[in-house]
Parts: sequence; C-alpha cells; structure tokens
Amino acid sequence: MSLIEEIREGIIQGQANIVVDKVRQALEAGESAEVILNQGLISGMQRVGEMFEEGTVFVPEMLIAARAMDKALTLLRPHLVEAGVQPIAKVAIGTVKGDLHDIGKKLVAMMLEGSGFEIMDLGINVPPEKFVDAVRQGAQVVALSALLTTTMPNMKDVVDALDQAGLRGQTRVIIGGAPVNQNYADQIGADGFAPDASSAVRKVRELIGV
Ligand code: B12
Repeated sequence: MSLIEEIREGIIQGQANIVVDKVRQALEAGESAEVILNQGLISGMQRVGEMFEEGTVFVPEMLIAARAMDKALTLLRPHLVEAGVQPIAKVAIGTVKGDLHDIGKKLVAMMLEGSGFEIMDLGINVPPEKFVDAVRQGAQVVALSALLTTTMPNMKDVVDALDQAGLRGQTRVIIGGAPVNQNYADQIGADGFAPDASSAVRKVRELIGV
C-alpha cells in the first residue's frame, strides 16, 4: 500500500494517530499537500460518507473518522495555504439561537472542510446578526443547524435577517438537524435541506453549481 492509500485507509478506520503520522511521512517524502488532501483524506472521508449511507457505519464511526480528518487537516493546513490551494467557496455554519447542540453541526463542518470548502464555524446559540456579518465577510453559503423543535423557527429569523440586510440574493441557505426537513426548508424560504453530513456536501455543491 502506498502512503496515500494508507492515509485513505486510516481515515476510513478512524485511526487519527496513524493518519497524522502517515501525513507527516508523506510531506517529508515530498508528496504534495493537494494530493494528500484529495487522494488521501477527502477520498477516505467520501468513502466513510458512502458507508454511512449504505448503513455499514454509524454516527460514532463517522465522528471518529471526522476527528482523524480534523487532526490531519491541522497538520496539512499550512502546507495547503503555502501551495495556494483555493477553497471552493466560503461556508458560514452555526447552530441557531437558543440551541446548544454541537455535534451534528461540527460533523457537517468537517465534511465540508474535508471536501475543500472554507469554513467559518460560528459555533452554537448563534443570533441572526452573526450570520449576516459572516455574509458581509464573504460567506457564499449559510448553513444552519437546529436540534430542537423550539429553536427551528429561529432558522426563519436568519433567512429574514439576510433578506432585510439586502443579502439574501447573493447567499445560499441550507438547513439541517433532526427536526427539520425539505418541507420546512421550503416553508421558511431556505434554498435546501440535507439529512446528514455527506449529503450536505452534495447539496452545497449543487446549490452553488460546482
Ligand atoms: C447529545 C444531545 C444533547 C447534548 C448536546 C451536546 C453537544 N455538545 O452537542 C446536551 C446534553 C447538551 C443536550 C441538551 C438538550 N437537549 Co439534547 N440531545 C442530544 C442527543 C442525544 C443527540 C444529538 C446528537 O448529537 N446527535 C448526533 C448528531 C451527529 O446528529 P444530528 O445532530 O442529528 O446531526 C446530523 C443531521 O441532523 C445533520 N445536520 C445537523 N445539523 C445540520 C446542519 C446542516 C446545514 C445540514 C445540512 C445538516 C445538519 O447532519 C448531522 C450529521 O449526520 C439528541 C437525541 C438524538 N437522537 O438526536 C437529544 C435531543 C436533540 N435533545 C433534546 C432536548 C429536549 C434537549 C434539552 C432541551 C434537554 C433539557 N431538558 O435540558 C437540552 C437543550 C439544550 C439547548 N438549549 O440546546 C431532544 C429534542 C426534542 C425536540 N424535538 O425538540 C432530543 C431529540 C432528545 C429527545 N428524544 O428528547 N442534548
């Protein structure tokens, strides 16, 4: 197995320490950061997403793989910046006001980052104004998470705030989280919905046409 294949396999198995070690070895051997990212890390994460959809891995495995990816990205990030790899687009993601659930949002952020998007993670309990600011700072996509039926309506407040700021036309809004669905996205005027982290990546790509 080549180092790149070992990195890919390490992501699939969720072996953070092995992945980090192999990424370091690959960099030392002169492998390009872009190849390590695309053929190792992203390819591995895509496979994990497929396995999740097939029902052969579940949320815990996905989180472990995402964590391995996160650690490897920390090591790789300066090399990617140096190599001038351009992110596909900027995505501002956050859990809406009143809601403290973090795990699903983080997973979506990691999968998007692993797929080449630049992520502005606004955190949890995020008021609408913060999303508006993020769009002013260049976010092309706003991704909203809510896990509570009581906080879902706060997603509409974000859509309305973007509208009032005159920024709705230049932004794509995607929503997710256990209590929401495509119907709800249509109802509040969001551009899309995705049920999980891997389909979120597909949906965001579709929304911005890449
Ligand atoms: C862990 C957890 C907590 C933790 C959160 C810790 C943390 N750091 O996140 C703590 C203990 C803090 C917590 C608190 C509460 N919780 Co809670 N919590 C959960 C639990 C068990 C798991 C959520 C989770 O992380 N799932 C795993 C992740 C990976 O899945 P996910 O979040 O659904 O995300 C996936 C998709 O939804 C999607 N997705 C998520 N976000 C986004 C965003 C976008 C843009 C897209 C495209 C996709 C997407 O992709 C993700 C990955 O596949 C759920 C039950 C459940 N089974 O969901 C209850 C649950 C959500 N909680 C619930 C409740 C009631 C509460 C509390 C009110 C409890 C209380 N009385 O204090 C508080 C509320 C606090 C607050 N203000 O937010 C209820 C909600 C009921 C409802 N319908 O409103 C649930 C459903 C439990 C239940 N069955 O009653 N909770």
